[in-house]
Amino acid sequence: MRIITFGTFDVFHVGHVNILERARALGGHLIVGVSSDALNFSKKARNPIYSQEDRIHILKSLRCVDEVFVEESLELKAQYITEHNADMLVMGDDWEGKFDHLKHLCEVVYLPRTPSVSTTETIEVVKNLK
Ligand code: C2G
Repeated sequence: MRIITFGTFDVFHVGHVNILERARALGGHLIVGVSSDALNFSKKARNPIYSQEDRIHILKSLRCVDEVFVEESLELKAQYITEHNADMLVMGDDWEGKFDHLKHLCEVVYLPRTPSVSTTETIEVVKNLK
């Protein structure tokens, strides 16, 4: 079964590994759509800390990731799912319900987020280090 997931994966952390490993365990072949720098800027009004190239490089190096592509627009999920022949879309439960309109194309599963870790929080902690 082919699983697809999407994200920025900036300042890569254990919450990211956890969701990717759990997603792959559901199907055996994991495809990751990584937000382009431009998409990230439009979503979060700031550039990611790690460049698109570095975020792709990190994801490609992981044992649990089989394919990586650049997500250029949030509106193209249906196209990406079809192009990659995905059987299941997996996202963290901060996105609960947000992708239910894609259920006619593939299964849609939301997995619990890893508590107490996030890119934003890590950036804040590092900023405030004395
Ligand atoms: N995640 C998690 N636990 C955390 C942090 C993140 O399970 N503590 C999951 C998120 O739920 C998401 C994935 O890791 O499924 C990637 O997280 P982000 O890089 O923050 O992704 P985001 O910017 O939310 O982009 O179209 C969807 C978006 O592209 C998702």
